Parts: sequence; C-alpha cells; structure tokens
Amino acid sequence: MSGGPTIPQKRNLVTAIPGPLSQERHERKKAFVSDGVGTTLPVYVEAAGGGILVDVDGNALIDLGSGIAVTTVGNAAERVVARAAEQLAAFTHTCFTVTPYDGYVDVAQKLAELTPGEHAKKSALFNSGAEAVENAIKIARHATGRDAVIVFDHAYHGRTNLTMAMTAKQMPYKHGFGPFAGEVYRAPMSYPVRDGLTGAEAAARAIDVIASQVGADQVAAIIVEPIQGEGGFVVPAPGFLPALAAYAAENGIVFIADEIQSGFCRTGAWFAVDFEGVVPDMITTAKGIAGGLPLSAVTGRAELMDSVHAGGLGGTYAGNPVACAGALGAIEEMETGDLAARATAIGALMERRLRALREEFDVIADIRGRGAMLAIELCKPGTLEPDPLRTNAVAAHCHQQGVVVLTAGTWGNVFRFLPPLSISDELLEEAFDVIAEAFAATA
Ligand code: PLZ
Repeated sequence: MSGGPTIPQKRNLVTAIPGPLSQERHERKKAFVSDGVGTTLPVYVEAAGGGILVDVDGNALIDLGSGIAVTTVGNAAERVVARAAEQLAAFTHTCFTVTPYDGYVDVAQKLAELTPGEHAKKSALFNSGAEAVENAIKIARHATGRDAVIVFDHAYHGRTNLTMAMTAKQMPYKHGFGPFAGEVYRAPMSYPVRDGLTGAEAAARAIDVIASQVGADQVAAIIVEPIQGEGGFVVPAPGFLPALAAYAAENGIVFIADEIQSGFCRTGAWFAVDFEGVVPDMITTAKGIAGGLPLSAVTGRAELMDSVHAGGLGGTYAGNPVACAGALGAIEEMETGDLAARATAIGALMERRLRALREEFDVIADIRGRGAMLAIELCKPGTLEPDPLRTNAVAAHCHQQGVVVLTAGTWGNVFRFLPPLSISDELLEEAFDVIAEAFAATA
C-alpha cells in the first residue's frame, strides 16, 4: 500500500485497536526487539500521509503526534519523497568529510537564511537531535575555553551520555544509566502556571543560580528549549528568554536555543525564538527539518562554528545525502505551502476545542503552547497536583478510538498535540470530538 498525500483522509476502524494482525506483529516484536524499546500504541503501520496512519489490519487512525514532531510536512510528503528518491538512485553515501556533495551545503545555506539573525552563520550537520546537542556543547566549550553547561528544570536534550545529564527527567531517561557527564548545572525554568513569576523574575531567579552556584566566567553555554518539548510544552513567561540571552551576551556565554522539537514551522514561525525576537548564538535543529529522514544541525555564529580545528566535527553518516535531499524537499514544502500560517490556523482550531474542554472538565489546569504545538496539563481539580492516571486513561481511550495522542511532562500529566501540518480541519475536529468523549468516559 502506498502512503503520502493521496491516502484517504478518513478515520476508519475495522477491528479493535490493536487489531489481530498488529497483535501478531507485536508478539514478534517482543521476541526480537529489546524490551527497553517501548511502545506507546502497538499498531503496526503500513502507510501514512496527510493526517492518517493506516495499520496492517486496515484501520485508519488520526495522527496527532507526527512521530514526535517529525512529519511536520506530512508523512511521505511529495517533495521529500521525490528529492530523496532521486538522491537514492544517484548515490547513497560518500561521507561528507571524505568526498563532499552539494546537498549538505545546500542545507547549510538554507539554515543560514532561515534561522534568526542577520550575522554570518555556518552549520554542521548530524543524524539525531542528541548528536546536534552534543556537538553544540563541544563547539561552545572549544570556542570559550570553559566547561560548565547550564540547563533547566524539565529540560529534554537526548539520551546519549552527555545529553542524559542535560535531560531532567529521571524515569525513564536516566534510571540506572549513570554515571553521567560532569559540568552540567540545572537552573530553574520559567513555568508560569506553577511559579506565577514574570519572565524577568524567573530569569533573575535562574541567573542567581548561575552566578552564585556556577560562576558566570565558568560557563560555556546556556541551552534552553524556547518551548519545552518532552517537559510538557512549558512556554516561559515573556521576557525570560531575552533576559537569559542578554545575560549570556554580557558574560561571554554561548546562548543556545534547542529548537529540535519547536523548530521548522511547528509553532507558526520558522523558530519559536522568533516570537520574542531572540537571536541565539547557536541553534540546534532536527525532527521537522527533513520530513522523517534522520538529519540534525547545529547552526551558529560563523566565528563560533569556525573556532573548532579541522576534523574536530563530523561522523560517518552525518549529513547523509538522502537525508539532506529530504530536508531540501521538506523546506520547499514549508515555503511553497506557507506551512507556518497553516500551523497558526491549526493552533487556533485546537485552542478553541481545548478551551471548550476546559469549560467542561476541571481536571485541565493549563492550556499552553503556540501554533500546532499545544498542550494541556491535567491536575486534580482546583490544585496543581498532577493527575497522570487520568492522563493515561484518556490517552488509552483515544488510542482505542483511533486517535494517536502523545503525553509528556515531568509528571506524565500533559497531553501534547503535534499534528502534521498536512492534516485537514475535518480530521482535527473529529479527533477533538474523540478526545472530548475520552474525557467524559473517564470522568
Ligand atoms: N532536544 C528539544 O525534543 C527529542 C524524544 C523521543 P533525538 N525528543 C523526542 C524519545 O523518547 O527518545 C529531542 C528534543 C529536544 C533533543 C532531542 C533529542 O533528539 O533525535 O531523539 O536524539
């Protein structure tokens, strides 16, 4: 079965979820795949496109997750497939650091144009988000000659050794996997619904921790997700990011925006920092950049990026030609389809539905996010006590009804909505009908 934009855009359940064929597949998975690799919803996908995932039993499910914010342009999007297929047939790999090719440089040039700021920018490409974050830290340390890295409460930066240290949440990301990398220090995040602080107050609180517990002149980098992804779409209060960026600039610290989840039109702008006019020294991107192919990037001030000795950055597959071709196709989809505007429209629709839900169900303590990156936080009514049980019950109901929803948050009590921007309004409305039913059924 072929997927992509021509796949019928209708939810259609022909078996229970998961169906018998998916259950069979899942038994095989359990036999051959490490139990450490979990499964949110064991339906085995055969084709996908628009806003639909089709499983091996023939069920068509509505996708509100985009494979964790990756298929922003839609699954098997036309220009991604066309460009990647052409590249596949031409050559699959040379290793860019052995014999280079144009696609890599084309992506770097696009990143220089699209990322915030008018200064000279250069990029280095990698495979995964974690790898981009690791390299951003390597470059910042090399450029500053300093060791310390500042991260925030609720942060998520990856699962490799350095990025595990940077990630906040213990279970499942860090449990039993130590010892962790050193010189990583955690500062308090701005979390408006919980701390009630203005951006300036929250930044002052974080800066006090940095100055008094680490020392500004020891700090190589401050890295922050402008909207936290796995942490539950925490949007810092206005002014928090600009104040941190200013503090970094005053103290010779590299200010890094981790836009791996929030970047590439997801929020209604190319990057989430654009909403506050913040110009990071460095930005890490992945996920939405390549429509589902593995690619990530570090883009930064040319003088920072060039501070590293030749041969200091690389990787066998880093900036693979097929992934680069996919990225050029995905970026073309975003530009020609004005997907930033589509993200804003999707955000407006979802926000209307979420506000209505909050009227009806007092378990919803917060609605937050931007564009097609919205979340609700579930707490015991009238309190800020997290309610992960209700969250899981609602999620299970949605899954059984053929709507793929994702949870998030330090306490597992957040629903995050990340539909592909190729989804129709009709499918979105239907998905939120199902979500409303799920809240009612689990009350
Ligand atoms: N930085 C902001 O969101 C990846 C993790 C999925 P990788 N988030 C999804 C999982 O369970 O592993 C992420 C992110 C931010 C870095 C990363 C890491 O990106 O491509 O997963 O390495």
